[in-house]
Order: sequence, then C-alpha cells, then structure tokens
Amino acid sequence: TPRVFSGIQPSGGLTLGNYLGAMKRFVDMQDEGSFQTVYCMVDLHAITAKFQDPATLRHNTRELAAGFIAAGIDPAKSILINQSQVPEHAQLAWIFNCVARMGWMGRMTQWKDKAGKNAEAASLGLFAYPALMAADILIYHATHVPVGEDQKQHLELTRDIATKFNHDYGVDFFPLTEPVIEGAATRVMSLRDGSKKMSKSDPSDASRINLTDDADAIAKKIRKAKTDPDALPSEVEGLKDRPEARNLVNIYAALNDQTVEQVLADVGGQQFGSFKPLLAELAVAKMSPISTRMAELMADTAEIDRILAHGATQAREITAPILKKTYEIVGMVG
Ligand code: AQP
Repeated sequence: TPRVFSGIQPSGGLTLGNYLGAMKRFVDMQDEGSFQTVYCMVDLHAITAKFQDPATLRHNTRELAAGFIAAGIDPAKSILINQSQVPEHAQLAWIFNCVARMGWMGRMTQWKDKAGKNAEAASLGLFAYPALMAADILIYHATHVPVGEDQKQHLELTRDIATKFNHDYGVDFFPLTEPVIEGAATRVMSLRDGSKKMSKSDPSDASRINLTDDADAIAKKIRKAKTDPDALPSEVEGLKDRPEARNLVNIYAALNDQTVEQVLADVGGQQFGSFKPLLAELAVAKMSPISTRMAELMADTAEIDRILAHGATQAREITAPILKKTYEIVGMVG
C-alpha cells in the first residue's frame, strides 16, 4: 500500500488554515482507504523558530493530538505520533544534513521569511528544518504528502535530497515524494491582509480563526474581516484582484465541501453584509464540534499519551528497518 505522511507543528494553537489546508485533507486521505496514513506532531520542528516554554510545548503537543483526533483522525486507522518519540526521524535527518547543500537550504523562502534580515541570530535548526522534514517523510518511504501550498518548495527539496542520496550511493532506495495540494483552501489568507497567509504566529489574533475560538469569537472575526466594497461576483473571474473576497469564498467552499463555482452560483450578487453572517454560521457549525471534542479529550491527557505511545511503537516497526538499511548503505558498521 502506498504510504502518506504529513505533520503539523505544535508551535501554537491550530488555525483554520492548518485545518482546511492540511488536517481536513489528512482525514480525507485516511478515510479514502487506498493509503496507509501516518500523521505527526512535529515537536522537533516547533523549537526551531523561537524559544518554546517547555510546559507550553508539552501542552500544545497534547492539544494538537486532541485536535487531530477531534478532526477525525482515528488512531485505529492512522498511525498518530509525536516526532521526538520516534528517534529515527532525527537520526535520518543527520544523514540528510550531510546530503543537502547549504545553497539549497539558503534558497528556501520559509527560511528567508522566518530568519528575516537577521540570519546570524537564527538557529541552525531553522536553517536545517527542510532536511528534518525530508527525513520525516522518507523514514516511512512515504510517496504522498498532503500539505498547504506554502510547503511545495520543501517537498521539492525532499525530492532533491532523495535523488542525490540515491545517486551518490548508487541505489534506488528513497522514493520521489509527491505533494498533494488539493481543495478550495490550499492557501488560507489572513483575515486582516489578503496578501499574507493565515498563520499561528501572526501577532494579530484577529488575523486568524483558531480551532479553540468560541462561536462569538468566530462570528466577530469574520464580521471584522477585511473586504472590498463590491458585491460578490457570480463567476470565478470576478474574484481576480480581490484577494480578500477570494479568501472568504475559498474558506466557505472548503468548509462546505463545494467548489468555488458552486458557492458563487449561490451567493453571487450578495453584499458582504449578508455573506459574512452565512460564512460565520457555517464556520461555527463545522468548527464547534471539533473544539468541543478537543476540550473533552484534553480532560484526560493520560489517554492522549497512551495513544501517542502506541503510535510510536507502530511507527518504529516501519522506521527502524529503514534507518538500519540507510546506515548499511552509507557504510556505518553495526
Ligand atoms: N494559511 C494556510 N493555508 C493553508 N494551509 C496552511 N498550512 C499552514 N498555514 C496554512 C498548512 O498546515 C500544515 C502545518 O503547518 P505547520 O504547523 O507546519 O506550520 P506552518 O506552515 O508554518 O503554519 P503556521 O500556522 O504558519 O505556523 P507558524 O506561524 O508557526 O509558522 C502544513 O501542511 C501547511 O501547509
């Protein structure tokens, strides 16, 4: 069976962007049944960008696990893990640090965005982030990776690392991985600025919908979302050069499992004054069962820890032999 791997950082609360761009797609691929699915809280990645308070990191990791389960990831169908509990990820990453080139890493837009002008002060881990991500995927020989649009470049780098490893050692060992970037909301934008992606780490809480927001907060953020003064078009072309309008329609379509065309056929001609309450109602209807379930799961973190321990055992049955074979190929005695 082909294998799917994807992960989310426990670097803060989940946003609607993470949910629509990633997690909802993870559930689709799990339920579709043609893949073995492995989903991961990438805690080792979460410490690359800034210092994480240890108690907060532990809390966020468990809360993210609760989010996965509440959104529909079933530990009986998918392997659900926390990255640091499967040590082969970091072990393979070291090998990949020696395969990847400095120049490749320096060209990553996420590195440039997150390190900003002060690269001297960024952590070495932030620079090496994509090599660890390649290891996360390739330690499972995963062939399909559901992600949001922003991860496309890292997936290309994963292919470059696999290709160079296979070439340098004269093997056909690591597969070339395909990104799976599908649906109406592969790039959910900030509610305050249609040119920026919705992000956990945006300083403005009004820019994003958090999975833990209550109905009032969701409705208020949508009501205040930046828009233009025009009515909604009835054709997709009418969204051209209207990033904020496009974003809200994309969110509506993704939440309602519709295409953008279908949504515009229904709401074309409406003003935002009437569309925003519809969107708020839909968002609350889809998200509040998830946040309620998350809160219930968080009442028993021992159960979450048990699920993650079980996931790690299942995962290591796959990762330990792949690491062993990698070490053999590279020439490690063992
Ligand atoms: N705005 C988004 N639209 C669509 N997909 C998104 N993803 C993130 N933001 C959007 C997808 O969510 C998955 C997990 O992302 P991550 O936790 O690894 O971190 P990120 O991409 O760096 O997300 P954030 O929210 O912006 O976190 P910070 O602020 O910590 O950097 C990925 O599949 C991503 O594509």
